[in-house]
Amino acid sequence: MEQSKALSIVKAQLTDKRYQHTLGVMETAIHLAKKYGADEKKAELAAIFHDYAKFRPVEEMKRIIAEQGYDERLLQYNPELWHAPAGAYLVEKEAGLLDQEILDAIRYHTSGRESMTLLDKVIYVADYIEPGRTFKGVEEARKLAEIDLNEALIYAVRNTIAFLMNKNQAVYPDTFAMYNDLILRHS
Ligand code: DGI
Ligand code: FE
Ligand code: FE
Ligand code: FE
Repeated sequence: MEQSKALSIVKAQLTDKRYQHTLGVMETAIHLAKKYGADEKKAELAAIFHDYAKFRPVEEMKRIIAEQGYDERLLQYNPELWHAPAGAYLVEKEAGLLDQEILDAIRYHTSGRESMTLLDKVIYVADYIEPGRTFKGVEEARKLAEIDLNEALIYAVRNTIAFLMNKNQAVYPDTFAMYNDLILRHS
């Protein structure tokens, strides 16, 4: 699919602010794909579509997770997690994007997972460090992403887990699986 077509499909689903975030993730994902040898076209499309379902009604996302055989434990955790698997489903169904690697990068862009693919990693990190992000620590994450993609991922997932724990929130098991897998392999 052409970049311009993908962008026009996604623009209709998002607020202007979220669309600007999407453009930032797209540019960052293409940069990281070039740098680390991922498929640039897949990175571009996964980035464009990663937040496709961000503004879908909670009830719709719930129904998709229940009906499509996604992990039902998701429903016990923060609804913020749901737009990622719901997005993978809707992008296939509504935008006709059939590439499983791209759909998986969308599906796991929030929770992460054990044994992330290079494309999963590029999208996860691009989402975390795109130019519009301003949280504390983002500069360090950007620096790490220029040096070592796995170190940037470890930094991002560690911060996310700490953030959730400090707010007394539950952490979805795949996020811990991602953390443990990266620590065991890369440090
Ligand atoms: O959709 P975005 O805002 O661009 O970013 P995202 O899809 O990475 O959403 C991240 C939010 O999800 C972040 O504020 C933390 C929240 N969240 C809630 N529970 C979990 C979680 N993130 C992870 N990784 N694991 C959780 O269990
Ligand atoms: Fe997201
Ligand atoms: Fe993220
Ligand atoms: Fe995002």
